[in-house]
Amino acid sequence: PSVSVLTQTEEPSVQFTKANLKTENGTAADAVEDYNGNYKFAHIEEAQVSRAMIKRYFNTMYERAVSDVVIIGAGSAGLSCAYHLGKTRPELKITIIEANVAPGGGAWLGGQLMTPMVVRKPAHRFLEELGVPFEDEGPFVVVKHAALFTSTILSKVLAMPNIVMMNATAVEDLIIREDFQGRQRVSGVVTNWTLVALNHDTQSCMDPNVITAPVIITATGHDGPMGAFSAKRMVSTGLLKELGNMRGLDMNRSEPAIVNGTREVVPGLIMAGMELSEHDGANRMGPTFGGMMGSGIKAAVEAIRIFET
Ligand code: AHZ
Repeated sequence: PSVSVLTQTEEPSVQFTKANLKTENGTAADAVEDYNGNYKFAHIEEAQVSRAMIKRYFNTMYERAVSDVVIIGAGSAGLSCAYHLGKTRPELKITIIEANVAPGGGAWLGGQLMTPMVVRKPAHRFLEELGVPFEDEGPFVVVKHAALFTSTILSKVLAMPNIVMMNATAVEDLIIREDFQGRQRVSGVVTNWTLVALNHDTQSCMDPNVITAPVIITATGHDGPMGAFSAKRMVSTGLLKELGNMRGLDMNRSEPAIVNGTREVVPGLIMAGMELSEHDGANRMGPTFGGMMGSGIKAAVEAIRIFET
């Protein structure tokens, strides 16, 4: 192939030739879709694949180093927030940071590793908006598989041009600065690849990266190896005296408490989902997901309020 096949927009520093690449002579014109044993792919150079990823990924990191909103955690609360905020304010640069390789948090299953997902009314309206089918059981609805909700909302969120998600990336710290009134304000997040973050005890000198944003929304779930991240960091930085600690299960108290309590807990930081139960000492609800959807939407409403004041 000619050099132009290898590099469509730039010249390589080393000139590859047909001889030193030892490639077959092939172009996009050779692509043949044939399922009778003669399927042929368009020819590519291996470096094209690397460059296709590297260029986009690092351009995204460069561009999103300054974001409008960072959402920490892509569980049911974080994704519901991203959907509502991304749709309502398409001009905002929204960056989701998710520690896990697989976004979705606990919302791939219902409860106790069972597949159906229960959503109390009126949160079924959000399922209708997303186009997720359900069975009506009167006070609540049931989605036949939690993954149907999570894959649907993920596909819609990721298709929004203003939303970027970086998964396998952990928030390791918060940027906390004084604002013009001398108040402590959360102004960004400190990030690292999760595999790096998990190895700080065994490897030295693995400094992190930063993203600044006027609004940070934290939805990292209840306490656990990765959970309640910002709430715990607020305690260790003195922004919060102590954790309220999640209380026992009470569905009827818990869901409205989480939705209605979703708010800017310190300037610049909105807390949503089960992380808020650790902050406020609210009950858990167990396997009903309407509270997470409502809390995510309320977090988006709070963010919009901040941008409008
Ligand atoms: O990987 C975490 C998960 O996907 C991610 N996360 C946690 N710490 C992070 C960090 N940086 C980046 N430092 C981080 N990402 O946050 C996501 C949290 O999702 P989740 O499903 O655990 O929380 P949620 O609040 O969205 O939903 C909670 C669902 C629950 S728990 C519960 C109960 O225990 O009673 N009931 C419900 C409905």
